[in-house]
Amino acid sequence: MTLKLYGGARTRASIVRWYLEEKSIPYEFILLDMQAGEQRKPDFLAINPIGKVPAIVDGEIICWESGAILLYLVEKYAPTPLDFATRTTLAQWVMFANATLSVGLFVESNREREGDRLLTSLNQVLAQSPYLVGDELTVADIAVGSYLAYATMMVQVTYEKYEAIAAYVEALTQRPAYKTAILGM
Ligand SMILES: N[C@@H](CCC(=O)N[C@@H](CS)C(=O)NCC(=O)O)C(=O)O
Repeated sequence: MTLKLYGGARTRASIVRWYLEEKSIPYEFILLDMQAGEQRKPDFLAINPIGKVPAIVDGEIICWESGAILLYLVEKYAPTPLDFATRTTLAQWVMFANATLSVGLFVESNREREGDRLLTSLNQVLAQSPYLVGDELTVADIAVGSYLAYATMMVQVTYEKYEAIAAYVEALTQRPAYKTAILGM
């Protein structure tokens, strides 16, 4: 049975979609009419009782929260099982993206208080390596890269002061899977 991804237009479902596209994992995208409140209707609440997207149904597995979905997809579709250290590091970056970076960039008072500190630290990490974990793109980059890219589009954050971040975002946003999923191209 094909994996079903539930999302709305311009929602965090695009983050999950980016990974699915990167890995050529077959999926069916179920577009909810968020304006009409379809995410709060019983059919969808049976999938995610919190009433938010994204959510996936993959066979018997139901999963919601974009970060949890990304980590599920890595485990489920990895060609070879991940070792414990890699799983831990991927989870660390996905949690950082969802719980620290997104809040630090998108909540104005937080951005003023600690945006520069977060970006300076991240810039130092990315100056050492083009990817956050290992030597190829992982869910860590999908999670962190999505928020970095969204911040330029939604809250006019710029990365002129952060050369490595600027290069990282530029490289990620050129990827065909990013364009399909995030830009809808
Ligand atoms: N932390 C959650 C956030 C989910 C979330 O806030 N989703 C928004 C769309 S991006 C939503 O469903 N909003 C509709 C609503 O709250 O009714 C995740 O990363 O999945």
